[in-house]
Parts: sequence; structure tokens; C-alpha cells
Amino acid sequence: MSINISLGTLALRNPTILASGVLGTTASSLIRVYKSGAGAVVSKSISIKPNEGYKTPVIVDLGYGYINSMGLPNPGLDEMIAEFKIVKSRKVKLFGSIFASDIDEFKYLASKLTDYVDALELNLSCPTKIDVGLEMGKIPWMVEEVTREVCNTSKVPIIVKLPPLVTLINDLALAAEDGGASAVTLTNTAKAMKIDVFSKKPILQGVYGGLSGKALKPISLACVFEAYKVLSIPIIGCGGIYSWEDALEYILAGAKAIQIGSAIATEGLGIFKKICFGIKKYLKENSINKIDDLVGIAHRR
Ligand code: RRO
Repeated sequence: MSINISLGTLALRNPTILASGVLGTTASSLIRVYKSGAGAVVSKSISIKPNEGYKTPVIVDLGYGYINSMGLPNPGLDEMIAEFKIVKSRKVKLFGSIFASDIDEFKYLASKLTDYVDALELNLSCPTKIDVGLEMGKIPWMVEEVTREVCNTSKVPIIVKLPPLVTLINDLALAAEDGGASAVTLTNTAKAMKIDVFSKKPILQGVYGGLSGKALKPISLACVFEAYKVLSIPIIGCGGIYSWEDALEYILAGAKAIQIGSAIATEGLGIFKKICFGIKKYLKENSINKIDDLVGIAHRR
């Protein structure tokens, strides 16, 4: 039984994708994740210049999820191009995530990376650099404009990654579609924080972090369900996926593919194959031919 899917012109061998931010800055880790069974891998978000990120602690384990405030650590555009050349030589399906503070920077990153990736994911939703990316991703006309400009610059499909906890996810998702996006990723982490009662201060240097893991799942799932009602382009679900049942919930809500991030910390890289196996078994047991026949079914009354 085949579980391959397509996101517009992008064909994936299965619907599981490595989420940006995990194991995504070196060729060796990206290749390892793809070899472990992911249908595609997304790099850590890349900025033009190298960035060290925030000082430790950069992550808090709440037990029901994580709050990270990495602060966009990445080796910068030139180093990432060198890594991407290696990744592509191994025939890995690679999406490059990009992060910038204005449209010109986004265009520059897209023009430099477009030859080395299968798609670009625009990170318009980083909660730990709230001065820039997140604000852009909260305003529909800005989402549309940056998407359109980057689409005009790029030879590969553009995926737009949006934040949860926004008033109208529909408007943001439609803005991405109107701007020419081939897909949207719903969602990035949710803005969150943790305070140390002894020092009486926020624990994370960046003050705010992004909530991921189990606590995020119902929130992102609702975003997928809501956006599916208005979108024509495919949705990639992201947030707290630990099992094939979690993945299936997203698919039934309207996602065509799903991204996995936090769960790798506890489940290991075997999670990609495990989820694919679970979905295949479910399809077989329910006499369903392909994943497409399940997408959005939870909307039926
Ligand atoms: O690096 C980060 O702090 C970070 C980013 Br760019 C993002 O998009 N989401 C997140 O939770 N952390």
C-alpha cells in the first residue's frame, strides 16, 4: 500500500516531514533523518548572517510540552548552502526554512537558496524573535505581500509557516494562498513563557519562548481544521505529533502532510517509520486506497 502524497508539484514518498528547528543545521543530520524514513526534511530557519542564538537555558521541559527560546541559532546563508549541496547530492527531499526581518532580506535568501532546495518554507511565525518574524506573520496583507515577492523570486514552491493563537488563522492562510504559496504549515510554536519563582525572573533569556509538544497539538489541530474550510492549497500540520493517531487527526482535520519535531527527543528517529506503518495499517483495515481519501473527512456531517 502506497502512502505517497503530493503538495502541489512536490511529490513526497510519505506524509511525514522533519519540522524546522530539530536536527536541521548540518548535512549529516538532515541526511540521517531522511534515511530514517521522513518523506522530506526542513532545515533550521536560515538568516543571511550567522547567528549564535540566546544563552542557555534555551529550553524548558514542562512535562506536557517544551518551551524553547533558541533565538534562531544558525550558521548563516553561505554555510547552509554548502550543507545543502551535500544534502541534495544524496537525493534527499529538502525544504529550506528562511527567516528575515523584511521583504528584501526574504527575497535575497530565496534567490540564493532556490537552486539547492525542493521548496522553501517562509518562517513568518517565530515567537522568540517577536520584533520581526512573528509580527509579519500576524498581519494578512503583510503575509500576502512577502509571499508574493518571494514567489516571484523563487524557482521552487513556497510554503508559508504561520503562528497559532492568532485571531483569524483563515485570513492569514488565505493571504498566503493569494500571495502564491503552494502550501501552508500550521503551525509554528505558540508564544509562551516560564518564570523562576526564586529569582523572580523569566527563565529564558529571550523572555518569550515557543510552546511545542503535546500541549500544542489541540491548538494547531484547530488551526488546520479552521484553515481547511477556506483554502484550496494543501496544509501541512505541525504541533505535538507523537503517534500515527496524532498524525491521522491532522489528516482528518485537513492536512495532507504532517511535520514532526519535539517528539524526536523522546521517540527517536524511528518515529517516521512508526507513523507511516500505523497510517498504512489504518488505510488497509478501513479499505481506503490513499491518504487523499482521508484528508478533511472530519468536516463531513
Ligand atoms: O530559533 C528559535 O528560537 C525558534 C524559531 Br526560529 C521558530 O520558528 N520557532 C521556535 O519555536 N523557536
